[in-house]
Amino acid sequence: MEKITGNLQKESIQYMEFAKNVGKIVSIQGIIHRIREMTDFAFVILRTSRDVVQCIYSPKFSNYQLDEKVQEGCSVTVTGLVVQDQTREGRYELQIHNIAILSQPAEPLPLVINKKQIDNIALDLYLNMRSVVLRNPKERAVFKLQEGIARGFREYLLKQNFTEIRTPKIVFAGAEGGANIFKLDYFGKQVFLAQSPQFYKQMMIPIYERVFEIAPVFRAEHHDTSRHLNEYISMDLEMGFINSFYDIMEIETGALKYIFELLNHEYKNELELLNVQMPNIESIPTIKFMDAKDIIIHKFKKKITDFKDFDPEEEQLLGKWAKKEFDSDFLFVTHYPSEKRPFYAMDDQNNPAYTCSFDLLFRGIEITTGGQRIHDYHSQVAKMQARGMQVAEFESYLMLHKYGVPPHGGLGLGLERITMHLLGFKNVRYASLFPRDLHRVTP
Ligand code: AMO
Repeated sequence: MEKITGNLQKESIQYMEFAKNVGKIVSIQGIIHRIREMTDFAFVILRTSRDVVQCIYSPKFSNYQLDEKVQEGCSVTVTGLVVQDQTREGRYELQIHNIAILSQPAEPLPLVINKKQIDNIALDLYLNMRSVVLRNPKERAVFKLQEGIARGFREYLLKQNFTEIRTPKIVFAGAEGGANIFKLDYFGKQVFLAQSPQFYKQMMIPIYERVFEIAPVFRAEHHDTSRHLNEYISMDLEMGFINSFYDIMEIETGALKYIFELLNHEYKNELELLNVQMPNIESIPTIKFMDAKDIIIHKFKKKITDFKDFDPEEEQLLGKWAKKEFDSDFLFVTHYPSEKRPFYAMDDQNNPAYTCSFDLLFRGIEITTGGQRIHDYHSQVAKMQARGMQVAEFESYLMLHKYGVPPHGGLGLGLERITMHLLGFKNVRYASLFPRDLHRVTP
């Protein structure tokens, strides 16, 4: 009887192990990315999980004969001698002794993916071909970096004693208000897709004190914009025993510093491929909502009609201002008007028309909303009643307040939004692996 011990043994090695195997015969597995025939030899470029490895075929190296069965797109095991690359310092290559074909494509690829970058194609076609396009090393680097961002968020918060939670996405009520909620028939009963884990992360405060979640959330966005998706990944945190919502901004700044450091250390290759301009994040300036409006009016001479929120142009202007005044790619805007914030937001005691809340702008676009929540049961019920909400429907959420919760607050950071602005994309769809929008549910 065979027994499984949990030790996966692979005969093939990874490219990063080449350095310590110079002069040795090794095997490596990958997909043939490109074949370049020269007069008396050929480059067989192998795409592995994170590298592009140069293998060289020459009849001088062994008895192995390269034949036409070896094509681009074949999954192979290449065996050969590891040598230093003579033309590129610090790189290694493989002199081929054998290629074993593990799988062959049925058809050639419909797009050229083995050049430095994918030819400019319309967004729609690009997304239809997503799984093909991502075979290009520069394209796939986007989502490797996105892994780094989410990983940094998780690692930092675990170090700060946060507990990772997973909350339901089929829910009894919307947390964020507005019309952008998906309704669902649940065995004859109407339920919703979660717009955020808001209620649940708050409900965990008396239990774990500090919690976070990285998970999909759903917004039925009725407009086609370059920065809204119908399903996106929300990086949420919630934290108890805060002195004020400034504690939340401290945690977010710490998390962002950690994330960018992690990317600089462990995602160098991807940062280079994508030519990423890393942001400056020593400290982040803050400005109150109404003072920000003042700057827009007086410094940028813009006429303002809406004093409850910013339009995208106003956010852009604030981004420019923060860059010029503080050399900062980030800006916290605090004290948003109560009217525009959800019912769980705590109002500012000194001026109840405004909330103890903030947004974080990154290069002039909102990537985070956060703030302090109401913790007192009676104040929460009163605010809900004032907004005409059916308090009884929120009974399970209100147990939080009824049975006691410390002062707390938190935030939601859109993973695709931060990726988009870090990489300078004009459309958030480029920062979503398989985006869902008004017109798209495939692939
Ligand atoms: P909010 O609704 O502002 O706040 O969302 C938080 C962050 O999520 C991102 N985001 C989106 N990204 C892509 N497509 C969308 N349609 C979309 N909508 C929002 C943005 C935004 O800043 N519960 C609160 C957070 C909190 O206070 O803890 C909330 O969800 O980056």
